[in-house]
Amino acid sequence: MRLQNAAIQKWVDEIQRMTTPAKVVFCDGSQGEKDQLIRECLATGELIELNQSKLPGCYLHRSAPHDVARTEHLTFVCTEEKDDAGPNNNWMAPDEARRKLAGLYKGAMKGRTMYVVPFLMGPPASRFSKVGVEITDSKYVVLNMRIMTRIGQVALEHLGDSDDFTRCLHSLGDLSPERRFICHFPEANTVWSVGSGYGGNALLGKKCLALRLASWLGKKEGWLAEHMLILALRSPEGKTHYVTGAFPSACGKTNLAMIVPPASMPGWQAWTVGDDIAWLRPGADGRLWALNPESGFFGVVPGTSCKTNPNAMEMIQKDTIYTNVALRPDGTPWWEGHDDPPPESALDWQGRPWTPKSAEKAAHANSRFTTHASQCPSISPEWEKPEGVPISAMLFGARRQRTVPLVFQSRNWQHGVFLGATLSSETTAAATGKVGVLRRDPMAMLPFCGYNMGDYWGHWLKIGQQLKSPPKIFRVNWFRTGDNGKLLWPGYGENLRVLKWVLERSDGARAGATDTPIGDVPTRSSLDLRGLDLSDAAVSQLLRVDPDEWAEAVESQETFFDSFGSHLPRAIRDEHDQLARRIGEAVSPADLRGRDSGT
Ligand code: OXD
Ligand code: MN
Repeated sequence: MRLQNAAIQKWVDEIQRMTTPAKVVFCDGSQGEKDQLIRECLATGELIELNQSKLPGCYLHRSAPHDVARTEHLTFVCTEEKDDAGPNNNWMAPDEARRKLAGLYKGAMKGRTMYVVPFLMGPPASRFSKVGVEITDSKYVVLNMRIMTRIGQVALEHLGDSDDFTRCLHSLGDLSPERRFICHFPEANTVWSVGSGYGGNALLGKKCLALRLASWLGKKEGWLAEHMLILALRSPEGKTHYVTGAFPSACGKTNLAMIVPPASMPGWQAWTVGDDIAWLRPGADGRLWALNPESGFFGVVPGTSCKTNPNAMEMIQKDTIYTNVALRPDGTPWWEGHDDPPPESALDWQGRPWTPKSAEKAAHANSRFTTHASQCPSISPEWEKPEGVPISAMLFGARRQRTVPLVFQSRNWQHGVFLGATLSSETTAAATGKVGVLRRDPMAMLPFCGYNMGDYWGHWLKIGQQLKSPPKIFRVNWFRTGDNGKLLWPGYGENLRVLKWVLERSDGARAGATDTPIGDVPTRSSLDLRGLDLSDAAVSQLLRVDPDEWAEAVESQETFFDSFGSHLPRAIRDEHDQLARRIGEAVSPADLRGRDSGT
């Protein structure tokens, strides 16, 4: 295949002059091209063949040891005006960023092959899909892109003669964090990434295009790009509902997206539409419609097992790229939380000998699988519907040991936006930095919102005004712990019990709730807990709203909101004031002294 699009060719020539590769390959997405890339990767060691009789088409990639997660401190939004990027983003002036990165790209592909990968985010037949072209010198990136996006001819056909595509430039550089930058230029619809081969930094269709640049485009064009799973649920009465859920990275989005109804809830069915990103648009019918722009799953491996996610376990038995897992002597992968017990001996994620006595983990905590969506046993027959699916309920969830009940419902859309805006979570291994620290993560989009978050909340409020039947909005927390530090809620398939309450609330408030200062919390009897071994005390703790803990939370919200200055919408400030008042009425003034934690 030769590229026909003149704008792509012009850009490729320009990048070729700057990076001086030995060779340029235009990717067509064919099987032959994939086979060739795999052969080359096996020869260079970029891939290691796994046991092909047990795991056909599966390979292991070991990354550079310091290149294992997104590096948020090296990620920039480069708008002309600093204020447009907001306090939620690192900012660099576009000219400075281009100058700095051009220095790093200069001759960076010398002796290497430059791959040109046209890709489509969204189904081929959808008018909402977007085209990008990624130029990269990483074969691993090409192989992952062909799983996570639709590459080659299909993207070129969608683009036609247009020059309206996202220019995504990626080079591994020398992989040094000292010379690593992931720069977004929303005004030029361009991403420049150098110095990392890690998924979120290097597969530029995912976080860079489908979230950061798409959120910017969504603001301009009247839609939302969100860090959300999309799930279809059918009740025993035969009613199908679609739910989205925003959770920070590595908080169980993939598991929830592939939920298997527990045996004690007969008649329920669940299908996966997407596990990480949702593009949401108001439809002509006044509902909000969601589309998954990706075509694969880039999931966290540790903790994945037949108990936690049987659908994922089944889909990763073939045609899967494993990154940074451990390798057993029989050529199969292993990781912490695998169904099999720890092997007597293995090679760890860096290829070093490992035994159960080793001090370090065998697999990296952020090791990943990349698998095509069509391999997922629970994939929805509607996952590629051009117009998406209509959403009944939206969840905002995070990892919180204290304060936040298992589930509660917002009073209305505006209050729901406020619940999203006040989301905070204990940090995970998906980004570099300390794990387990509480950080604010509004809408689970803190690392992914491509513009000023104050304006982003304003945009959410505007979208709500266009919806005659907006989805109901809920806050969930699977991670509350008891006094012994153990999780109170069993999670995984049992989360369907919470979803059942959510759907009954969305469908005419059929389930019972108590009106509390933070929102509507389920009554004990309104939750279907049949067949679950949960003490009364645990249920009370799960549903408890402690005004003292919430008073602490409200105080820290104030400081956070203040950082957005005049960009903070009045409605969000009003919601904050009202919550503070309701909480204030529930606690004594003496309790309000000296507090500093987040919601
Ligand atoms: C991801 C992430 O890879 O959120 O999806 O880090
Ligand atoms: Mn994610």
